[in-house]
Amino acid sequence: MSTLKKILLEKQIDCKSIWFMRQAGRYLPEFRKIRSQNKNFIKLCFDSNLSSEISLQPINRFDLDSAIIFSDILLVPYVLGQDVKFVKDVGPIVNKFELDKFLSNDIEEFSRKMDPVYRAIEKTRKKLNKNKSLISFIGAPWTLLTYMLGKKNKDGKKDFLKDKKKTNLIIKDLIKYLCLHIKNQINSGSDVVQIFDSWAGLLDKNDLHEFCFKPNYEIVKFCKKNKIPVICFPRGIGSEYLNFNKEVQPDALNIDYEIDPKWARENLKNVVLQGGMHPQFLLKSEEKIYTEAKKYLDIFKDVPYIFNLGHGLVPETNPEKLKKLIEFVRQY
Ligand code: 1CP
Repeated sequence: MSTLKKILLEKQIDCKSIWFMRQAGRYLPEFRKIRSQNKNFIKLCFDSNLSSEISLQPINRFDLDSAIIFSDILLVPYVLGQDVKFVKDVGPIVNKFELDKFLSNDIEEFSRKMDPVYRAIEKTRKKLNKNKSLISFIGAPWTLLTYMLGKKNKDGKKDFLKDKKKTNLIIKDLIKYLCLHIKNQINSGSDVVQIFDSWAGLLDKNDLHEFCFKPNYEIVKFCKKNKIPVICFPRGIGSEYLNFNKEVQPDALNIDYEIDPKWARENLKNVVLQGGMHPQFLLKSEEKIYTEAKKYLDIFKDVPYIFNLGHGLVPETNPEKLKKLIEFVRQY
């Protein structure tokens, strides 16, 4: 069993497990080389050979316990009929949402169009040591909506919260495809799933239950029914992590860098914790990186804990510093 699963399923505290969000990405020169030859990001994600190669890049370089498949949360809206473009220095741009078109999708077509992602998982699993996990992921419905409906800011989101009936109709359908996507990824060889609710922090407290907790709960329930270990990441919700944990009950929670790790250690019970350290620390001196890592390792020393960050690695990260951080965590 992988160390990640030993911690997630058996709640082991005497083994270490390390992986990083965005470990397959722009801070690696070998990724930038492939990216510069593949200007169309969506096409790159659907190239099974390259996607598998990119997923293994951090594994070949560092002493990590898990690979995460190179893909993107926005492949789901893309396959469901919305064109997605990744514009340099701007980010993702998603075509106008059309409800009728969205509702006319079907599950067989979805699986067929997503097939290159599943082939990439198969290829990666074959090349990955048996003691390592292969993590697959999805974006939570709310976070996908912020891109699909094109309102990724505090004010904009109010527009689509005006018609909650319509929003819930879309969420219900999205959950169906997201569960299918999870199942397909697991059947192809991935053994752990992470749900990214990166924009949960945009929701007001009153809307958190309906648009964050509830959809995450539905998906976690599906994972549990199918014995799939699941990690949730409701970024930016502050002390609401407490209610998230009570309502959703995932196997693990990734805390973001705004969460005080001591508070998390005392308040987030019956759940494995992951991450927390601010990715910007990796841009500082080695001393500062180690001091911060030590803080997390000390606080979580007698509970099951997975070493990771409070959000993804930033493109400016020096891979040599990441290597040293991993060595530090291993030896500590
Ligand atoms: O320009 C480039 O070269 C592309 C950069 C890039 C990469 C490497 C994007 C564009 N996506 C990815 C891969 C990716 N995306 C992974 C791969 C595996 C790994 O972690 O190593 C994962 C897990 C994601 C997930 C993802 N995509 C999230 C959730 C996690 C998070 O960072 O909060 C989100 C919000 C996206 C959308 C997305 N994809 C890419 C960009 C620039 C964005 C937008 C982020 C934003 O709006 O701030």
